[in-house]
Amino acid sequence: MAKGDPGVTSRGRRAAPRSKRTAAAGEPELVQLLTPTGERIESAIGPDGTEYRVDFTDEEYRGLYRDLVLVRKLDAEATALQRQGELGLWASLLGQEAAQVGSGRALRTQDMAFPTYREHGVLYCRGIDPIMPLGLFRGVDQGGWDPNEFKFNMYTIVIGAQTLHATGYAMGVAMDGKTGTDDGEAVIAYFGDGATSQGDVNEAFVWASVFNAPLVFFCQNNQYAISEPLERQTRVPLYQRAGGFGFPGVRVDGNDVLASYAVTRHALDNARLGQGPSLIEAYTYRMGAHTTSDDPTRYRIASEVEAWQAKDPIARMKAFLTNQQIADADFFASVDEQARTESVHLRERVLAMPNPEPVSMFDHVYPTGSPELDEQRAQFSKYMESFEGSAH
Ligand SMILES: Cc1ncc(C[n+]2csc(CCOP(=O)(O)OP(=O)(O)O)c2C)c(N)n1
Ligand SMILES: [Mg+2]
Repeated sequence: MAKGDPGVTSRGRRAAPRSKRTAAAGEPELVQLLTPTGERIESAIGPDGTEYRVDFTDEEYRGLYRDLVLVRKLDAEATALQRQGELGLWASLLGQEAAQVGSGRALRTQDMAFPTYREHGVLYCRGIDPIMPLGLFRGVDQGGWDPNEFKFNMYTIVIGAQTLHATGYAMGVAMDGKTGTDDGEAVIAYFGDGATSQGDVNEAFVWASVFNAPLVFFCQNNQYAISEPLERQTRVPLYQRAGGFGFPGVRVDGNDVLASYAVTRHALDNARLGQGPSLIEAYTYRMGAHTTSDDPTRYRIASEVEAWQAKDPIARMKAFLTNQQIADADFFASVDEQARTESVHLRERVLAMPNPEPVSMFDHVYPTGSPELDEQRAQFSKYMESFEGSAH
């Protein structure tokens, strides 16, 4: 889907949006274009003076809403499948849809993304079949998508490791001469607030900075690293760390899909033009558990979750579309119906996934095999054959 570029003046044919401002009330230096009640802000100024704005067609606004609803519904289905024993584990994106859809839709086809294990919304925006991560978490395959075809790397569970992979990749993009023009390439690395305490992430910041890598560091600050709250990671707002490494940082309202799109598109375009890395801190909240193995009621209070419910990314988009008469009840019903149909389809396909042959675990260890591996495979096959004909 083609999206309008930030920097284009709003058409202003409906109720005039509020004019620009530097920060949302009570949230210092937070770039916001859509308030929690669905009020549109015409433009917002970032900490370095950059003015952010978007101008989407009605169709594009509706498309963003559809993306948000679909990724939430598919995620809820995956959580339900785990609770019913059909997946080993699931890391829900609940609450982080706008940060992921906004940044995911800001990517151009040629841009490369390096995800964590929670970027199901970005995966969706890259055009990857949402069944893919479910195979991984069901334990029947390694993830399955081709990172080069979709320009979306494999999920990475080692916290922060993908920021170094992304830095190396981005340095390669620059060395190949693929930056410096409007249609140059850029790279985006996703990570969490907790990951900012990892050595890998800080090393990635240094390398990206001194080699001027075309890389956007996209931190979804969802306020927790499992049970550890943000105040155990930092004494300064995370985006301000960028200054110490020598590149710009900005904090965006991660529950605002429009602002998330605008800041990411701007940062990617700077990177592709050869202006080096930047850090985006998408200020958001993990509404669910860290994973299905976690019980968040043990470390956070209900009132905190309720306060964030009032900032829900989908509710504010729905309020905006309704108030501006961009969408009507029929549209919302059709989106809900599509989400329901796609999630039923997802469930059916998960349940139909074949179990892999045990010996296939040797298949993808090395691209061309090895004598040791061949021997192990032979031993394992013999061992499996010893069960043939028995009741076990
Ligand atoms: C190197 C490493 N250390 C520890 C872990 C265990 N671990 C898994 S998720 C997680 C917290 C990550 O928090 P954050 O970076 O904020 O991302 P979020 O899960 O909140 O999206 C930890 C410590 C790991 N996977 N890798
Ligand atoms: Mg976190």
